[in-house]
Amino acid sequence: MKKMFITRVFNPAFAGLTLLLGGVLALQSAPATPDARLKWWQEARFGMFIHWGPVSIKGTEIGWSRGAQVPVEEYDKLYLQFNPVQFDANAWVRTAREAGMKYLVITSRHHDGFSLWNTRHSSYNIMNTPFKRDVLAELSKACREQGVKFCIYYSLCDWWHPDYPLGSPGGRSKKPSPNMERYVEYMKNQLAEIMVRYGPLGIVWFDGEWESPWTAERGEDMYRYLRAMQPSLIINNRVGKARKGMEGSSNRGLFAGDYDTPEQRIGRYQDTRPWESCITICQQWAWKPDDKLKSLPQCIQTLARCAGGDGNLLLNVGPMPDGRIEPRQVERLKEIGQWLKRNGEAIYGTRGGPYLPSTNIVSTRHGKYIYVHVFDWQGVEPVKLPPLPRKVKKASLLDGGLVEWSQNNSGITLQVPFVFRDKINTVIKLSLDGSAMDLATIPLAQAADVKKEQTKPKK
Ligand code: H79
Repeated sequence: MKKMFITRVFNPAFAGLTLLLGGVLALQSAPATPDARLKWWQEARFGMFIHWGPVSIKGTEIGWSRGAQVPVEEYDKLYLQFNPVQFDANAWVRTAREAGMKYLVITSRHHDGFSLWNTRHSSYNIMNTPFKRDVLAELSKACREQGVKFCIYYSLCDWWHPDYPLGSPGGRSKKPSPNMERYVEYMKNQLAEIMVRYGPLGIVWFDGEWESPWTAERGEDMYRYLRAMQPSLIINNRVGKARKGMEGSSNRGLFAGDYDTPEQRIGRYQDTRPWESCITICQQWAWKPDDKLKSLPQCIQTLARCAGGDGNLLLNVGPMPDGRIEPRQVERLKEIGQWLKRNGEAIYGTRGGPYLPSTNIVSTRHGKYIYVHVFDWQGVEPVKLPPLPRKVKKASLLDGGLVEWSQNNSGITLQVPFVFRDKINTVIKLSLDGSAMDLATIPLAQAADVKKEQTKPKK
């Protein structure tokens, strides 16, 4: 597994303190009760991100390649050739559903300013391509019909729009006569149009908030504006200015929307405020020919790591210029769905913990159950877990398979016969004599520590 997937740093001092205080503070340190409005989304755990637009013709990155790999004049004319005749909204949504994804977030408008729907507020939109079909209309309908929550990505920066002050990343080029107030009105009009026509939406997923024209005040105003229109709406932290880099967490005290958004990395364990990692199934957000595809173990372990850290995974695909999602990506998504059919109980509707994610093992919990996810048995066999202030009544595999287990004062030992193991992630279900939900987090030794322990000279 690539290093970028492992972001949690083990801090022994903190771990010791957690152990010490664990018993005393068990109730206070239990996962925070989610806001009722966010419940469906937190329980869903897994969604599909879609980055798409005329740029897929070039196979370069959406937004960022404008004025870089593709000259601005050429980039802004690509829509005149955009004709994804094989686009089938039902097929996309079926792919998401079969992957076990419960919601779908599409780039209604990325930093390049192109609108994927029939907007009356800009002519730079899908109806003025040879395709002339409203992608958001078709997708939102397919989502409604198939029971997948329809959500949109919407960029707060627009390097194309004459009213937005900056013309390229970081403002290397500027617009001659910008008008930020008018631009904000434009965004509000576009968003209202989407919400009225294609709503109710699950999420509005903002981005591009780090650029200087956007302010915390504008963010709070936008948040209130959208929630007033649709009270049940969920809005990510990028509506405001509180995000800390690509880690995606929010600075305490600053206005931060509803949830945190680590990008291209797995969020660290955080059960006090919801989060969702957005990660590409290949390398690029938009489609790129022969882009390197993540392996099935990488995908499944990434999802389990997110759930184990009490977060969601928004896995991105970039459909091709002909309108199809690449067959090999569809195949990978199907494989994820097959794993989830057998193991979904350990992902959907769970919270992270109580064991903190480690190199090889993460845990999720629901009611009186803890799900121990073991990725790789090498060096951790049999699995030894620290003491738990609950009695284990039973340990089993999700299909009822055999688990050899024991519990005593020094902890829990788990062993699964080789033939019953899942090469990617073996899930062991512990049935407890009481709730797993009010347990404080418990650190696990990292594989590196285990190795050190094993190689220590025996006295
Ligand atoms: O839409 C996809 C990307 O095009 C977009 N977000 C995902 C979902 C994206 N945003 N940023 N990046 C990609 C990489 C850019 C990072 C930086 Fe910054 C922008 C470095 C400096 C400014 C934001 C602010 C991250 C660190 C500080």
